Amino acid sequence: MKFTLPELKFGTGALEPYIDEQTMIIHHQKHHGAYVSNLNTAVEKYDALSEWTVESLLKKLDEVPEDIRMTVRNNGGGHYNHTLFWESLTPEYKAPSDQMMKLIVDAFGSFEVMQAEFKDAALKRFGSGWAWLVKGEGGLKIISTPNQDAPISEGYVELLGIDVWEHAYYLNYQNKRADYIDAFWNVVNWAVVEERFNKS
Ligand code: MN3
Repeated sequence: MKFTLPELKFGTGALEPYIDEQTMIIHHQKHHGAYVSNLNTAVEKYDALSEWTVESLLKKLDEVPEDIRMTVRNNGGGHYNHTLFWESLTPEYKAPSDQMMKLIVDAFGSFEVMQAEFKDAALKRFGSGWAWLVKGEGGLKIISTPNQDAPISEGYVELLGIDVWEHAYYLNYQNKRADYIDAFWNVVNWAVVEERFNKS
């Protein structure tokens, strides 16, 4: 399988002022683009992997040949995580549906508690990585992953993730990661989050 950079479903400037256009262009074209290209280069070495999806690669990392395993983990994870990330953003914010809100309230007690746990996980992720709202065996929970590690590798279903690599926010927010996380809630596509839950 030849992996390709997915197109954004909105203009690069559409998420302003929450996520600035320059960041979106570099993040999507250069960073995500490089993950896709590195992943293709690694996987092309092995015919046996030619039909594997990115999900399969990340779920069965221990079956990926050892010489490309770390490259696939980092760049396959980078491709997968960013694809999910773009899909879960929207310039046309709508609040979670009643059903989605009930799932969150049942799991966390309130929407605000979920947001606070998510922010805490995103702030405490030292260096580069992600914070996630996931569905696990025990229901909805908040986790974080280092680098480009993807929750799917740990058996979780990703519902919503925030990229807290500095490349995701530094041009606009510099060292103020907390402000970026607060702004992120204005561009979350809750319909996509709910759809992921329903499909799982
Ligand atoms: Mn990124």
